[in-house]
Amino acid sequence: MDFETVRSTLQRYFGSIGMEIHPFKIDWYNNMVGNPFKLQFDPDAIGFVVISSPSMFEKAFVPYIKNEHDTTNSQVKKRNNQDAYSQRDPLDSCLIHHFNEAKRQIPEADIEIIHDFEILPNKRPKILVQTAAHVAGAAYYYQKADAENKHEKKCPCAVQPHSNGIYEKTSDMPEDENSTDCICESPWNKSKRIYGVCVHPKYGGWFAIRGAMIFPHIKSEIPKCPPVDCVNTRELRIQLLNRFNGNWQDWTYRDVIPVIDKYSELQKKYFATIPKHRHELLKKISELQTS
Ligand code: B12
Repeated sequence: MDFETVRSTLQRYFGSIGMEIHPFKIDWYNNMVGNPFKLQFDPDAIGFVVISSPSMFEKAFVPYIKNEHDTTNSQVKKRNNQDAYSQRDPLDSCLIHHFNEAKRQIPEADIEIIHDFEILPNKRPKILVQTAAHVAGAAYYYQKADAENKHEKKCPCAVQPHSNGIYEKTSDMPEDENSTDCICESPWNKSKRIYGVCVHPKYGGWFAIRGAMIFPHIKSEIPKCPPVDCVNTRELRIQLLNRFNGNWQDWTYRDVIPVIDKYSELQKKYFATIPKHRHELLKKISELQTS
């Protein structure tokens, strides 16, 4: 089984349901993460990060719910529908279904599927999908360090020592040596935990990273595609991380850059509803498709 056949098969399958695939080599990922997170595969083996674009909801999830609803109705007429949806998160079930279907398209290959929600016995995630998306070039992973220590020319911190160790100001620096205008320091307390966030060049924050498909026996030299650094000022990165960490419920971190598509009102409503209250909405979704 060669890389190109696998890539085009996965591309065709996932592309038809509003999803993207991006190849990476295991050692690209393992070189970034700490020991507890390393993937136990050959460093030259190939994986594909799988991303859902905004249209996945209408192209994959809505039809899946409709189908589930119909099957449940015909099989267990008297059972309360709530039972059918309470076993596992319906979106997770939908993605499990589609990853398995994609795997079925390539029966001759050995494939390991890892979902974003899978946890190891030591309680760590099986894969850090943000790092995987970054090394695969799918979406830039902005972390705390990306928004700090960038010394600006006009800031007192930009003063460089001479070889004799004496510091000297340049003419375009503020007069006051104790100026509080310094913008070089970290905007956050050193010990403050700031979660990082990936930004997609086309969808900004309106996407999710659903997992990876690993091909332990396919080893191929593939070109490394760097992610697009689309949030390219320090100010915007600080804004992005502040919004993702402090106000993620208001969706604004997702609009940090202009996007070509975003979640539909129905999709926003679905995600804004807490899981235990989604039952009515799921019912409406399945009926909406019927009419
Ligand atoms: C656990 C988890 C949470 C926890 C903790 C978050 C965290 N980041 O630790 C909680 C419950 C708080 C949480 C909340 C949310 N989460 Co969450 N969460 C996860 C989950 C399952 C694992 C993250 C994790 O444990 N990371 C462990 C830490 C140690 O990893 P790390 O900080 O990235 O550190 C590594 C890197 O720095 C790397 N590294 C080191 N140097 C370098 C250098 C470079 C260049 C690179 C690339 C990497 C790298 O090595 C480190 C590890 O050794 C992921 C899915 C997944 N499987 O990855 C989703 C995920 C991160 N969450 C996500 C989201 C959207 C959210 C929420 C908005 C809620 C939601 N689902 O809508 C909120 C927002 C955060 C908030 N304000 O609370 C998305 C983020 C999407 C994106 N665009 O980036 C993810 C990816 C899920 C997904 N399927 O898309 N989450």
